[in-house]
Amino acid sequence: MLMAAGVTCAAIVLIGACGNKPSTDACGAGERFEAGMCLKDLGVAVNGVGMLEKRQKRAVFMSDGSADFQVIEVASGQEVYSGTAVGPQTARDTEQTVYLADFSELTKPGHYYVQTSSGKKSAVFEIGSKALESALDAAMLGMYGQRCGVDIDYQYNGARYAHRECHLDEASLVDVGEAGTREDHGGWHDAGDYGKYVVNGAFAVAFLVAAYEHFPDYLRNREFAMPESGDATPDILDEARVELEWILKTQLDDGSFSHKVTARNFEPEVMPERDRQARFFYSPSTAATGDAVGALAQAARVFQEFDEEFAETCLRAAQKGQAFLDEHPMPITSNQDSGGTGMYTGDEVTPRIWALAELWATTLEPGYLLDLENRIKSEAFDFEFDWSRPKNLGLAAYLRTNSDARNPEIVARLTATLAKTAQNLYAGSQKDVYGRASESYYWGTNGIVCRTAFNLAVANELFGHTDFLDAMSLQVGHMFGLNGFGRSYVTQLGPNPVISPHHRPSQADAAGDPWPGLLIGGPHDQGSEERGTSNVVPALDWQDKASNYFHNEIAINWNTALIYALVATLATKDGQTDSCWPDDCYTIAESPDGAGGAGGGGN
Ligand SMILES: [Ca+2]
Ligand SMILES: [Ca+2]
Ligand SMILES: [Zn+2]
Repeated sequence: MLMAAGVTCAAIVLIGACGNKPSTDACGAGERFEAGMCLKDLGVAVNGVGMLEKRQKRAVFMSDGSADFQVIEVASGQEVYSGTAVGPQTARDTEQTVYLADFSELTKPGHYYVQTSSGKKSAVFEIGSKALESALDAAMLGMYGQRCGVDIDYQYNGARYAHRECHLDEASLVDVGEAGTREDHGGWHDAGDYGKYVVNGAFAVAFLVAAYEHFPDYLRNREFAMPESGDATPDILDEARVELEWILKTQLDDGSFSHKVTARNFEPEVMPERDRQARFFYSPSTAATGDAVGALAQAARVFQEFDEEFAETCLRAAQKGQAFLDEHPMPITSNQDSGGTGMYTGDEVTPRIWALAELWATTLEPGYLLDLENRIKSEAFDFEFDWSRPKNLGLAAYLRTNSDARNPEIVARLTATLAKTAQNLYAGSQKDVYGRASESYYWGTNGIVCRTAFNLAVANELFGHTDFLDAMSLQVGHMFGLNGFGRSYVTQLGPNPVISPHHRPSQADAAGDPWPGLLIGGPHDQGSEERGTSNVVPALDWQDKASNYFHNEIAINWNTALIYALVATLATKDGQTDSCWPDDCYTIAESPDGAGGAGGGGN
């Protein structure tokens, strides 16, 4: 998250003529004129990591006429499936003219590629029940590499990835009105930079804890590459605890949480141990406090089984934070004037909903429920959601806690809006050849796309429908190459993966490939004017360039959303095809004040 993006004309990789609309003639060899620019031919876009046997399977390609395609088994070289792709058609977001090949009927486990009658071949992918396991391993390794304050040293694909203990100097308390300093060892570096932010940290860690809570059978004995592997605690919770322990250190004496612990400005492109800038506990905010309470109260519930003392510590901190929120009903924002690191000033209302929902789900105390239900009686699930608006986490905790104490009208209303939201997400995944449920494009929307799996998984838990599982699987596939570039947005995974993320360790270290398992933010047209790419549709506005933090930064909340989506896809192999569509089973009641309604709204 550097402040200035010095993008030169020559650096624009996707268009033939910088800033001006190129003519068809101006396209280079192997390029096509699409959507007002010269594009490298898509090849055959496919989820180049893998698909589970029962899920929808797609490939997308450009063609001068023939729509025929075959699926070839790598081991035998034999054609195992052939079909006719649907096209030509215009892709919903990229506006490319493409053909959509569906080979969902192929369910035999193995390694395959798709080829077209004009001789184009896709990347090799796996079909099988474990086809995404290695991707989950890598995405978890991505989180491990974000750990602050400890030595990191591991090998991946023959290269070494390492940084030394970092950010051990205590941080100043001057912004919170106290003398001296305090230690804040641990946690995760937030993104491409080395800051640590409570709003995003709490939001990010919630998806690891939720993954465990929603899919304990799958994750209980699932090990990942980390020092805590082999102990009695599930590894995904060990990784979560790294961040939770740091969040606990940001709580102030009055119960509030510091908004962030960062330097005054972003770091130079150095390894973290070489960043010795003075760091500061920034003044607290009610948004950070609400989010911290949500994450800690959730953790108190899930860690109870593995470490009662830690669970109790999390709960006490959450309750103390909630007491602060109760005493301060009006928004308090952090004073961030004296610095240029990430702001993370989000919505004020929904962190309080998340906090109360998790506290109630953990304690079942009527006071929390009364306050919560007063706040959510007109609420609906958001179609998609981001760090600034964690409401869906709270609504899911409320719906998943089976208690007669709940107001049945609110339960019915939220259940119906969740059904509608999931239904709309599925519809979006079918409308786009690349399976992308969301039509939003802004900074970090790859994270939002993955995060739609949260809505779909909770809906599937309540309604059980194959369509929701297919939609989840397609969101994952979109990250691994089923997109308008035919490339993977995750480092070292899938076809032609992103090579130059905005990620300081990758930029500063000696390894040629970036650190593995990191999801980048993806295409959108924010800041496109300064890059001279304003004539590109947002879905194709992406630069694989380290200095372009708008497109190519990595972030913990995007990676944990990817992890949640992978876990949900791997853990939920069967749907109920005979289940009625939620629309037929539930009707959406009008909210008392006429507001609300589910779906399509986004944020
Ligand atoms: Ca463990
Ligand atoms: Ca490097
Ligand atoms: Zn660090």
